[in-house]
Amino acid sequence: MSQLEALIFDVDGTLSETERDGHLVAFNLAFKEADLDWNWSVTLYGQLLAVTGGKERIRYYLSDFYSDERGEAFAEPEDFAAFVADLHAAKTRFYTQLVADAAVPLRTGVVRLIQEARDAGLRMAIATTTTPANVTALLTHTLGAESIDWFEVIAAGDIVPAKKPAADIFLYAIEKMNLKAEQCLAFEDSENGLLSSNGAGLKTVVTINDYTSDHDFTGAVLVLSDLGEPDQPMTVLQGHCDEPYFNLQSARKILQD
Ligand code: XBP
Ligand code: MG
Repeated sequence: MSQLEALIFDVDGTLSETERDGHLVAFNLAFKEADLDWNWSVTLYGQLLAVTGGKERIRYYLSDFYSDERGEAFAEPEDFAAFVADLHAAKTRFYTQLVADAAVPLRTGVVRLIQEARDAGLRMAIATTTTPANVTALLTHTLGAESIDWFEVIAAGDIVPAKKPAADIFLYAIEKMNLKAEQCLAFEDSENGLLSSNGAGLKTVVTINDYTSDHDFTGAVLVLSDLGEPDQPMTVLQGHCDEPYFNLQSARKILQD
């Protein structure tokens, strides 16, 4: 049994539905700008999400999907790493612009829970696979520029060598906060994310979305439709929660069990 000291949030799919409405749109805009005739559908993107990280996802598409679609392998340019990096940089540019245009709102209950945590003086961190610029853009354009400082650690992207499902990014965040896993609660939306947080020894609350509703969430303490609001109760899909919406009382109880 431990006292709750910190909340650690995943970003994509957890704070916001960024994958379909943000990342996918940005990837396709980057492909178009580079004169590539690739256009990822919502369904194909669901399959590509098996691999985390945008650069890794482009490589995965080319190695595992491209030739099935076209009947021939992709002719890799000489400097393939630079090709992928340039494409990904363009995608980041489009993504941050989309977020700045307010096309990607936060999920139900997220603002309320973050505000509750701030009022209670609880520490907060972010552990995500996405590029740091994307996190900054999302926080700035949904919660305001000052919200960056609400998170003691923003662990993101290539800061660790192995992305989720490896535990590295959560371990990094915990270590930087000088806390133990049993003092923190993680929030995730996907199986890869849960494997990562559980791998770091963190109890984890999962809020599902369209892309992750059929994932295996065996290691989660709680699986919810979303975090809910007082006038918009959440649905509990796995585990038990007394409150109609997820709040700090629910979070503290999880760590005491
Ligand atoms: C998020 C991701 C990211 C984004 C793309 O995973 O998989 O790769 O889709 O981000 P998680 P970049 O929510 O588990 O952290 O293109 O910036 O890499
Ligand atoms: Mg996620």
